[in-house]
Amino acid sequence: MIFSRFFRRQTQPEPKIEAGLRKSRRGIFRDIAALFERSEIDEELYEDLEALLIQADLGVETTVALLDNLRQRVRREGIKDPAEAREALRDEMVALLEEATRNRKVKIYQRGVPFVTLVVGVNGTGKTTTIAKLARYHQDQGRSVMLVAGDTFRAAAIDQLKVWGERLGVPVISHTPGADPGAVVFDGMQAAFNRGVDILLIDTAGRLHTKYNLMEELKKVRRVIQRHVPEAPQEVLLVIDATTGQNGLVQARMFTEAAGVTDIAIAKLDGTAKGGIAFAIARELGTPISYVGTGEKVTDLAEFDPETYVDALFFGDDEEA
Ligand SMILES: Nc1nc2c(ncn2[C@@H]2O[C@H](COP(=O)(O)OP(=O)(O)OP(=O)(O)O)[C@@H](O)[C@H]2O)c(=O)[nH]1
Ligand SMILES: [Mg+2]
Repeated sequence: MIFSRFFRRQTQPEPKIEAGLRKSRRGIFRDIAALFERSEIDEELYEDLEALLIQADLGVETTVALLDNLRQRVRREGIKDPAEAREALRDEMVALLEEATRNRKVKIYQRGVPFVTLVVGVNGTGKTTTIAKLARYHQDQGRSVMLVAGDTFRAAAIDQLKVWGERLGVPVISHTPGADPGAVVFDGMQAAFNRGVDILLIDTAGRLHTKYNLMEELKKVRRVIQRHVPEAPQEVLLVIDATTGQNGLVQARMFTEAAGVTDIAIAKLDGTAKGGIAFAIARELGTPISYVGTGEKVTDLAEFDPETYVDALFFGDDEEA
């Protein structure tokens, strides 16, 4: 490919992110890179770029903002070479993601003092799987983990978490189906503090009879946690399904308000060619993206890094030498 002569990746390859973004890289983002093989930067290039970015799920607002920044930069720096414009686009994409990660709080893990993560999101986005992945992630860093089956709405949800607990060798606090989630969470908090685990991961329901009930339940669960420890939960992680595109954003806003979301995990990135959703999330929600799910295996979780992400959209294991 001609563009590989001009463009160099600026980060170290991150295998999981690269694999997770393979569909995006081989699809729309390859077309985006190919636009810059043209001989000049003209209006047509911007128009084609706009269409592709929207197609990649950046959303209209984010696409327009990104293109405005690119145009300004091209003008300001007197860029004539499309290859240079492509580098400028890369930098603007990184800047956009960095803007949202800037307000990411540094996570302080103390040995024996539970760091509480409440995991929320619409049904089927990947909450329970993300909890298993996070448990594994923390175990790999030498931290002890406990899980709480706060989704008492579905019997299968409790079983699913127990299966993960057995597989990972971590205790799971659960009640019977239909029990009050606040009561399970209460027990979970107590057990975590009594046993001095490092990490407490709380699963929640994604579906209840109404959205109102769901939001009220999450607020209640938060209150139960805070009654134990006012500064907990240290992390309220919203799991968004990358394959649902712009719909995910609408849901995300609802959760952000009701549950006090602090971090976002984008699950199922491997299942979509529309890796642009991260930009829409970053710009339109302003909530830091902390993790990405890149497959169904328990190890398919990566920390989110703006530069690595953007580079993996354009360069990867399928790049020509
Ligand atoms: N390919 C892929 N599949 C994923 C990923 N994360 C989760 N899944 C799959 O998505 C499906 C739903 O995942 P769950 O973790 O059960 O989702 P949930 O949000 O807990 O669902 P509810 O409890 O019903 O609300 C499962 O089949 C998972 O294997 C991912 O990163 N990549
Ligand atoms: Mg679940």
